[in-house]
Amino acid sequence: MADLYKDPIATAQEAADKLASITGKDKHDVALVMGSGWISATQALGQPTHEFAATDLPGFLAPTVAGHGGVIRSYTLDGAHGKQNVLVFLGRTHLYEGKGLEPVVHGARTAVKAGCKVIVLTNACGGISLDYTVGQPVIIRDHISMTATSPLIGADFVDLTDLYSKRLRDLIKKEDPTLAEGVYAHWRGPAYETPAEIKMLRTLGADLVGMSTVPEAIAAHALGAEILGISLVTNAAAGVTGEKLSHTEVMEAGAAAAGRMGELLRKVLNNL
Ligand code: 8IG
Repeated sequence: MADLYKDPIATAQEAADKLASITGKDKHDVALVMGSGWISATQALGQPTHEFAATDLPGFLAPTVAGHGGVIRSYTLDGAHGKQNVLVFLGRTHLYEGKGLEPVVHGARTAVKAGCKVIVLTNACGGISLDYTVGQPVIIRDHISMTATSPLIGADFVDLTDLYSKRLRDLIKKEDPTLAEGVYAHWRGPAYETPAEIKMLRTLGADLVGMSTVPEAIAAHALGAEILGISLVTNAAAGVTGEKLSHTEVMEAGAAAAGRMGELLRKVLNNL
């Protein structure tokens, strides 16, 4: 097996090949990465044809956070444009785990190498904008990276003007015109922000803040995939309400919104 850290793209190709052999599907069309609290939203997709541990594929690390499953599923769904093979990652690796960016973006790269032209990245996050309420889904329009790092190495000057695809944002808003759009700030964590940092991020133009999605979006887009990002606001960011932040609160808000999120994802997949 190739060393993930030596040649991450080759390892992603190996993972994609293993995925094809496990599922018997030459290629997958769309991938969903399900963040904290989003996992039960997959019930709307029905029964997967295959489910296995992410660590069955080369390059994946075992999960370390409650609610981040480390499980991969494959579905075959009937869409408006025929049958679709959908790859679903239950859980992801985060930058705060301290293993570098390669394992963080490995799922997204594997999905592109498996044939996915569209990657849907979901997450749970803090709401910075005072317009948001807990349990509200927000479409990511753009991001601000606060981590001073990139999954890309070398002279890969990839354009990010339309990173969060206008076409996909329009498509999902057609399904649900009440959906808001916002700018997502990527924070390394694992500590949440201080109230002063949230004030700073708001001043910079961020509406949402979380610890995922951005590296995966960049890595997948650099390989040619179209990205849809959806955040679920599971807490008001630090200092917004004066309440303390807890991971339990995040999981509860996610569970409460899961039904609506699942329906939304199913409709979007159906129309891709
Ligand atoms: I869920 O308030 C969730 N993830 N950085 N800040 C950051 N990440 C988060 C938050 C939050 N809530």
